[in-house]
Amino acid sequence: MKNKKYSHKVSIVMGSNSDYSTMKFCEKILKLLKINYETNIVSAHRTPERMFKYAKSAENNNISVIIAGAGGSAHLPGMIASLTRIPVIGVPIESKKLKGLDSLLSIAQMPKGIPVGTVAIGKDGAINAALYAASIISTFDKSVKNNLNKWRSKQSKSVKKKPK
Ligand code: RP5
Repeated sequence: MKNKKYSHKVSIVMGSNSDYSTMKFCEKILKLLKINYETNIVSAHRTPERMFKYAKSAENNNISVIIAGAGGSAHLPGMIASLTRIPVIGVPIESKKLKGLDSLLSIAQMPKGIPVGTVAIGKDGAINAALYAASIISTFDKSVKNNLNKWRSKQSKSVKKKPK
């Protein structure tokens, strides 16, 4: 998605292609809010050099927020956060054996010094990660602020007053 007016973007990364069925929900929200993004596979343990290069060049690549999805022993968000000052939001991917509790704790339990914003496990987390990125960007981009306000107002309107 290209928004010519602004050069900043959100970078979505994930440890494996198998994470994409969850992380694609980040793309869906960013598209709706007209926020530029890129999507890549970067594995902390399978492609450590790719991860290092990616994180070290993120600032020069006009990346404002990084959303990193990982499952199991999910060290990708924390490792990237240790290599850049760009805010990193971690999405815990639902794992087969522990249903994502492993991913959630690995991402949320960062020791002090290197923060990673952590969202819920799976699809809800991916959606919230994109909305959280939009909130960060809306602090300096009025057009994104406007789009986010509209999205929220639509959401509020969609909640019926009475059950049926
Ligand atoms: C992690 O291992 C990935 O983030 C993924 O969630 C998990 C499983 O990866 P695959 O075996 O599906 O490639 O690195």
